[in-house]
Amino acid sequence: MAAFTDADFEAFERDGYVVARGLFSAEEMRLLHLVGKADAGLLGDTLDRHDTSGHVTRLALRNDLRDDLYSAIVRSERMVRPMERMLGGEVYHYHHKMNMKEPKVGGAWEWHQDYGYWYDNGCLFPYMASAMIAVDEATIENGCLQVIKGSHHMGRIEHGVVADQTGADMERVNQALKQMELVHVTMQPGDTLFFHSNLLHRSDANLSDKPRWVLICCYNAARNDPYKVHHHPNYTPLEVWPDERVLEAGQRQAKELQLV
Ligand SMILES: O=C(O)CCC(=O)C(=O)O
Repeated sequence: MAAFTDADFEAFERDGYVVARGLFSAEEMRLLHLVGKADAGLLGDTLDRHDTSGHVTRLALRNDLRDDLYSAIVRSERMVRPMERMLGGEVYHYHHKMNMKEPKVGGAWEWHQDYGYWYDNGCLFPYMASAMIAVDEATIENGCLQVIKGSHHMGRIEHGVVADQTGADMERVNQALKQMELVHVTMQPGDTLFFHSNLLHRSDANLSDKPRWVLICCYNAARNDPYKVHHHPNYTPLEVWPDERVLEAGQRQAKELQLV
């Protein structure tokens, strides 16, 4: 993948997101696929979230880092260095999760901003962002992410409970949709969407016959240490690993799980 350019960082500022095409190689994604599908439990407890139509999205979330492939990805320079620039300084790992939208049953995500949730965790500023890595190809048919381009400039809007999820105030979302562009972010495996915590986003249920798994790595600025203890970590220095460790960790783990 080509290095991030100034234009990419400008796009993040202007649009609230930027897609790094091919940030992870086909081989790295093949290993993530193998490891994740063989043992998603590595990511910790799996939770089911229902959408308004009763479809289920499974997610497996972890707040800590270990000596595994997921952690090598979170710690990799190719993820951390752009995040530092986007968030204006040192960042730390807030959590990471695999969202597993299975064929036919994988549920929708309602319109929300991540800072709509994280605000309540004692995070004073929206100096937070996520990087969503496509493990499978993400298409319109299998429920790729949709974003409202530039909506992060609105700041945080009200959120309330929608089915098992927390959703944004639809009066504002509908106005936003009249003024800003709705973009379906389709991705190939390895493509990575970096997006601001105030960017409005959602996704459709997966009614196709192909899975749509994504690994989402979330970061907070070190200077935005939550003022209270909550279910995601407070500031902890993030050890950054060279990019090569991703492939090494994937190969080692696939071997340990006897997948290769
Ligand atoms: O997986 C998706 O499509 C959306 C996930 C999301 O918005 C979230 O985890 O906050």
